Amino acid sequence: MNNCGREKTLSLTKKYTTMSFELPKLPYAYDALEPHIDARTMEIHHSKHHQGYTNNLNNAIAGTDLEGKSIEDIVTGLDMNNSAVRNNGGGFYNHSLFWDVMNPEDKGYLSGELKDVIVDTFGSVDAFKDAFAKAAATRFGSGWAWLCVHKGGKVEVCSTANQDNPLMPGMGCEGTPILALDVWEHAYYLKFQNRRPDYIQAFFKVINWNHVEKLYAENK
Ligand code: MN3
Repeated sequence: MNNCGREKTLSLTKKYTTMSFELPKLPYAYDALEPHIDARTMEIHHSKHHQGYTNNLNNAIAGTDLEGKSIEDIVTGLDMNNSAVRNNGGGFYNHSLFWDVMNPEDKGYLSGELKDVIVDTFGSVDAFKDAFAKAAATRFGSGWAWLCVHKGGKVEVCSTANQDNPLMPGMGCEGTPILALDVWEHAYYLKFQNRRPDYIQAFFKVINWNHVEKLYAENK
């Protein structure tokens, strides 16, 4: 696959402009998030699911005017009737962000300007976590929970179905995603079975707040 000199780092800056997309490398080992997120789930999720979205996205855009565009431009300008690009472009973008917002070295410590705006918006960090957990737990079937930042710095919690995300047109969920949680069963079923709320609490223990704060600063 021709990567046209694209950087291979995992980051949601405008780097995914290439003739074809490549599965981003995980910034940590499959077992790095143990015991909160298990290694087997991480391996299947990254090497099978995310690889599948990547391959299918490349197939869906091959020979179209979407080829060569960044993934952000593809999902932002999406024709929502184009289900192949909607599902696989969303799947590519969403998982790329998801891996980056988790990190075993970070102890879930929220600080700085983002902490201030979260406390202003939700009342407390715990109240934010409750709102995020509720969005994740009440998303029926498959989907994602998000923390988004609006231009001007306001933040919003919401959820979307399937592989949709807040950058897509008409989601009723605005802004740029800076925190993402996959609540498809493939993200948690091996370890947690039907206990999605336990998985959500495990996720809070591995959030890479340093990266989320960086995304906030870049997109506010
Ligand atoms: Mn997934």
